[in-house]
Amino acid sequence: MSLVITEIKSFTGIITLNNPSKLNALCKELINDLIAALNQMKERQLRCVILRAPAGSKVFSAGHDISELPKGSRDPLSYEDPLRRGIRAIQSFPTPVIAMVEGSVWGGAFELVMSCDMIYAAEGSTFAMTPANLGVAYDIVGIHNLIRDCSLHVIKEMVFTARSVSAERALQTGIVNRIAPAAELEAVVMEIAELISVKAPLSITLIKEELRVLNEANPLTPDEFERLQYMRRVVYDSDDAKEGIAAFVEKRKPVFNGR
Ligand code: YXS
Repeated sequence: MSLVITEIKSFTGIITLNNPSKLNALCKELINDLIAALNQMKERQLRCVILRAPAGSKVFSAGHDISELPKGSRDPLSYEDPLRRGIRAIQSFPTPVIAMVEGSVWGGAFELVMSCDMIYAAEGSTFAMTPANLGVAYDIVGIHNLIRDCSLHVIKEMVFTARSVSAERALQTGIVNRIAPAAELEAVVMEIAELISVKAPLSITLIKEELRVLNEANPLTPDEFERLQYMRRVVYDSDDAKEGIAAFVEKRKPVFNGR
């Protein structure tokens, strides 16, 4: 059984994350099903895709499946890892992908919704960026996906404290486009999708890709890239990386010693 539910309404595709027992944690299987659903919708030349969780969800997605994180000594988010593949599939989808958020969004799922073209959130939803909770060596591309769409100070507060921000705060800081009462959110998002679906799709596809390429343009020298990769290796080889995951599994607070 697929871990996503797909639906098509006119020119709009709807992908619902559907792994409630794991709080829609982004395991390899769910990411593969998400990519397959996006590929089907690309073939159908749909003009807009909505990514959502089931109505009434308390957790939109609990983020990367922690049980699938390497237990140290391996890059946890390298190019072909599931989260990276899923995010590239959204960013390269030819028409707008809209995140319709209800519930709490955690870690890699925060990057996933930030990689969507727009975010509409229900009142009461929250967003958290959690590598510092687990000692994760988040990757350069992932961080770059976060810093382009809202203030650096806000992203630094989210990463350094790992504390959730409210939908209202996310609206104020440009993380989300709009918030609405949960009961009205679907109508708000469907109206946006319907507006997009009658516009010129070729222009939209071109400008979405122009914006992606321009937004990702960043003069990072090879030396700088290698230096950051070395710093990441120190983190993912660290005792702290192992301690973060062990503490989560053992349901206790982690004790990080900085080595
Ligand atoms: O004890 P059981 O077996 O029932 O399992 C529990 C949790 O262990 C499990 N679960 C997860 N399993 C794998 N990966 C996850 N991300 C994950 N989150 C939860 O689901 C079962 C029910 O969880 P429980 O009892 O805690 O539910 P709750 O309603 O009390 O609390 C819901 C949450 C989401 C607030 C809580 O589960 C939670 O804080 N989850 C972890 C959220 C998080 O830190 N996600 C980041 C994952 S790592 C990631 O995305 C990036 C790599 S990074 O860390 O760099 O940002």
